[in-house]
Parts: sequence; structure tokens; C-alpha cells
Amino acid sequence: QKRKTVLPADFLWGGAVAAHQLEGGWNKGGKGMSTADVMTAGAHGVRREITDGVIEGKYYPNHEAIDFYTHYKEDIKLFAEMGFKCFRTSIAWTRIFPNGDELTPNEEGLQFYDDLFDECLRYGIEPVITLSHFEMPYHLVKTYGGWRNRRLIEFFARFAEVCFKRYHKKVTYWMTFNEINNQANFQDDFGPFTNSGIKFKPEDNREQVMYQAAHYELVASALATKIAHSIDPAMQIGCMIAMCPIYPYSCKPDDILMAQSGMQKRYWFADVHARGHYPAYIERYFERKGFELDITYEDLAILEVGTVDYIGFSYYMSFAIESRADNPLFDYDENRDLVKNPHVEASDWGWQIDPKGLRYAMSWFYERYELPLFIVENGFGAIDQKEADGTVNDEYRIEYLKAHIEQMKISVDQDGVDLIGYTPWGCIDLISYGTGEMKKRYGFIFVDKNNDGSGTLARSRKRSFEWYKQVIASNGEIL
Ligand code: P53
Repeated sequence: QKRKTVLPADFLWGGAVAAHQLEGGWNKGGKGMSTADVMTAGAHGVRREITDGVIEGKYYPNHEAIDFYTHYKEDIKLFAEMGFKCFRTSIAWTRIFPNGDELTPNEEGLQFYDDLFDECLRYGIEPVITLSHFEMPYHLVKTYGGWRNRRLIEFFARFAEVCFKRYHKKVTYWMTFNEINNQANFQDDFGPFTNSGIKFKPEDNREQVMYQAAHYELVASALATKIAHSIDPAMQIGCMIAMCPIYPYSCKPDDILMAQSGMQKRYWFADVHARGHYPAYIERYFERKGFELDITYEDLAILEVGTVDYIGFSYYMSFAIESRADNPLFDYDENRDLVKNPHVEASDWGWQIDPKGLRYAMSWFYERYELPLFIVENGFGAIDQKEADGTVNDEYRIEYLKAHIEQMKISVDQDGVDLIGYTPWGCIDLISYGTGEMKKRYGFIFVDKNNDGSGTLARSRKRSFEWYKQVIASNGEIL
């Protein structure tokens, strides 16, 4: 007789990655140049450079990545050995539409994902798919200015429709835009480029440009959702939100209001995805700031019908914020306003480790939207040491994941949250999105590759591999 578990029997345990961070093969199989192909490597405190096209002599870590493009069978076999029920990856838009504005898709790209999904399904691993995970055809940046341009809606909808029609029998859970709210940090150049293909000009009102791009993406997402449901109502379309709850630094009322304002600026995206309309607070904010935004009645009608079926989100860390005397209206500037939380530890990259914040975040989403949740990223980026015998004793990673799974279970058990699954980030080592490094590792599977691109690409199991296998086998009862 099977013992009862806290998590439902059909809980989707797995792992998550993104096409550009592991596939490599950046110009193989007819693939076009993407925004991720023009980003060089950085480090903690050293920014990645975004070049205009691919420049000879520069190192672009995503071009080869871990060459999943040719190693995928071997890698999926390892995922199956851990007992994965699902595998979250993304479809590289440029494999399907190399330039983004073509009318007919690239068959070789479509076939690659058919083969990849079939390989997963052979082991009973369900593919969970993000349509746009921090990449888009670079041609759309050069010719149309990225998501500044309304025409991107049409290009994205075509891409989405082709994918839904082709894979609806193989893929149930989809997400439209990865961490759409990462660009809330518009003061920075990186998020707006990776989210939306935006290159700021000196004369830009950055914030207005960001809201406009986000609006077009939200309309494109709603349109895609509507299309998916008409093709096959069994398909579940989710949003994907980077959830870093913002805590007030103190119980001072101004700190509370500052935190609330910060939460609004980071999470209004989820309100639109889930409720199908703009919340009043953000409309008033647009008015106060005098933004001129192209938002039509037709757009609003699409938002209304294309609401998401579930909330996909990443959770790595929490933030803390303090009010300032010179900011009486509580405007949010992510680069300026966040402060260190003295009650939690941080990783080598300054990410604050806060397992209880996951429980808090789950309740926040569930109480607000009453939609199923899917934790599609969570994890610990660390420098792993290979022992003389080749093993990696990544105790710290096990400890991090264990503490988060414990809180996730409490959320389901005590708070009644409806949770679909859990896919830790970078289940196999891959290129860091933020820094382009290889040494910031998340995986259960070690990949022999270094920051400078050297290495054999050989795969090996870390200590966390056996640990996670037993977590899945016990449906989260043995941690
Ligand atoms: P890297 C910020 C906050 C939460 C998640 O990031 C974030 C970010 C951006 O840095 O991004 C997600 O590789 C993203 C993944 C990414 C992962 O976090 O910088 O969806 O593509 O790899 C980890 O350590």
C-alpha cells in the first residue's frame, strides 16, 4: 500500500533550462542570429557586452553553450534516471523563424523540437515549453526596434500558432514570455534588451519605452493564449513571472508603502496576464507620469479574453526596500532603492537566500489570482569543485533546494495552495543568463566546460543527482 504524500500523486517534478543557455548550435539547422548570440561573457560585477551583430575575435558563450543541440539524447537519459516527470525548456524563436518576419517556418528547426519532445516522451517526461525565453531574432531588433514596434505582436502570434499547431499533442503546459517583469528594471540596459530587444537611445524616456514594449508583449501573450485554446482547449497557457517579493525594511509606514509600490511596479504584469485588464494603480501611474502609450480598444478586448490558465514563476531570492525622504511618491528604482536584508544570507553573487520567502510568494500569488501555480525555476548558482575522484559534493545546493521544497510543501499543506509542479533551474550546468559565465553552476549534472570556453563537454553526476532522484521517488517525502 502506498503511503499518502503531501504533494499530489501527479506532481510534476523536473528541471528547467532555456534554449539559448544550453543548446549551442547557434547557426546550425538554419537557425538565425538571436539576441542571445550577440552577448559576450561577463562576471559578477562585470557586465555582458551587447554587440551590434557578431563581431570577430569576441567570445560569445551562448554560441556553443553546452551543445545540448547534439547531446540532448544523452542528457534526457540522465534526466530520466533522476525520475523527471517533466522537462522545462524553450523553443529558440530563431530556429523556427530565423529572421522573425518570414511567413513560412524553417522545417529543420521544427523537426529538431519534434525529435527532442519525442525523446522526452519516450521516458514519460512531459515537455513544458516557454515560447520566448530571453531571446528573439536579432533581425527584429535591427529592423523593427524590437518590442517598441506593434508589428512584433503579429510576428510572435505567428510563431506561437505554428508551435501550438505542431506540438499540441506533445506539450500541454506552455508559457509565453519568460520573466516578463524583469524589464521593470528599465534603469538598466540588460533586462530591456533580453526581454524585449530594446536598445535605448539617449533621447528615450526609458520607462515609457519599457511600458510600451510590455504592453505589446501582454497583448501578444493574450492573443497567443486565445489561439492556443482555439486549436486545442487541453493546452494550458501560463505567464512566467520573476518573483522576488519586496519586503519593507522596517515597520515604518513609509517603508510599507515603498514596498507596496515596488511590488506594484514589478507585478502589475501578472495582474494583466491573470485578470485581463490593467489595474487602476498602474493606469493612474501612467497618467501621473504623462506617458503616451499606444493602447487601443482592440488591445484591451484581446487582454480580456486571453487570460492565463496558470501562474508560472521563478523564485530565487527576496528583496528588501527602504523609503527615502526625497521620494515622497514612492517611485520605484530597482538599482537605487533595494537594501540588504540583515536577516538572510546571500550567495556569492549577492542573491539573498530566503526559503520562507517562497511560501510567502506562493500565498501572495494564490490569494490574488486563485489560479494553479507552477514553480518553474528555483536554484542556487555556485562554484562547484571537482574532487580528485571526479565527484562534486554540492551539499550547499542540496541544502538550498531542500529548504525551499520544505517551504513549498508547507504552502501546499497549510495554506492550501494548488501547485502543479517544481522544476529547479539549470538541472544540467549551463551558461548563466546574467553573467554569461559557466562557473555559476546550478545543475545536478556537471558539464566539463570553463568560462573561457575550454573543456570536453563531458557530463557527470553530482552528489545532488542522487539526492534529487530520491526526492522525486518519494514524491517529496524524503528530503
Ligand atoms: P543567472 C533575476 C532574478 C530572478 C531570476 O540567473 C532571474 C534574474 C535575472 O538574472 O533570471 C532567471 O543565470 C532566468 C534564467 C536565469 C536564472 O534566473 O543569471 O529566467 O534564464 O539563468 C538564473 O544565474
